[in-house]
Amino acid sequence: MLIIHGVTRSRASRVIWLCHELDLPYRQEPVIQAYRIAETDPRPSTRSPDFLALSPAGAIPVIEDEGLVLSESLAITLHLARKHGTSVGPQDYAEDALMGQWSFYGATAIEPDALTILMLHNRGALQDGEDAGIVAEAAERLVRPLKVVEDHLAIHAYLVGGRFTVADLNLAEVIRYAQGHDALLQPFPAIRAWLSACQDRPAFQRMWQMREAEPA
Ligand SMILES: N[C@@H](CCC(=O)N[C@@H](CS)C(=O)NCC(=O)O)C(=O)O
Repeated sequence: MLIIHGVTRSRASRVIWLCHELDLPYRQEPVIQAYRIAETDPRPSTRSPDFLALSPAGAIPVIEDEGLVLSESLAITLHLARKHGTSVGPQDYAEDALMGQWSFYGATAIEPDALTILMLHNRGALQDGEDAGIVAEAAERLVRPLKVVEDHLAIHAYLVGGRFTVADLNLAEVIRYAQGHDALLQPFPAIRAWLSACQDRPAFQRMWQMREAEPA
C-alpha cells in the first residue's frame, strides 16, 4: 500500500487531497516538522534518523510507492496522477507538460510570497510594522503572477483540458497560502471562483477535516 510520510498540516495535504480524488488507499505516517516540536519530543519528525535515512533532505511529504521513495510534493502528485490515470491525470503528453507547467509556475512564481503571507499576514489581524511591510511587498510581487492565472481562468474553467486536474490541485494549494489576504485576491474574481470550486470538492473537504483535526 502507498505510504505517505507527513502530517496533514504540511505540503502532504496535496498528496492526501489527491489520494482522495483518486480513491487511492494509503497509510499515513504522521512525521511532523522538527521546528514545530521540542527536541525531546519522541514523535517522529523531519530530523528523526529513520526519516532521514529514507529522505536525506529531511522534508515532508515523502512517499513509498511499490519500492519507489519519492520526495517533493509536486513530483509526488504529478507521479500519482500519471500513474493512476482518471480524468485528474494527463490524457496525453501535451496535457502532462501543461500540468507540469502550471505546477512549477505555482512553486516558483507564487509559493514563496504566498507562504510569507500565510506566515505573517495573521488573517488581517494587526501586524507589527516590520511584518506589515514584508507582507505588503510579498503581496505586490504576487499581483503579476496572479494576473497570469486570472487571465487564463477568465476564459477556461480549469487550468488544463477543461476539467479539474492535478494542475488545479497543485496550484490551488499554493494560492491557498495567500487566501487570507482578502485585498490581494479581491481584483481576481476568476481565481476566487475557481478556488471555491476546487475547495468545494469532497476530496478537498476530507483532507481539510483531517488537517483541522490535527493539533495546530
Ligand atoms: N519543495 C518541497 C518543500 C518541502 C518542505 O519544505 N516541507 C516542510 C513542511 S510543509 C518541511 O518538511 N519542513 C520541515 C523542516 O524543514 O524540518 C515540497 O514541495 O515538498
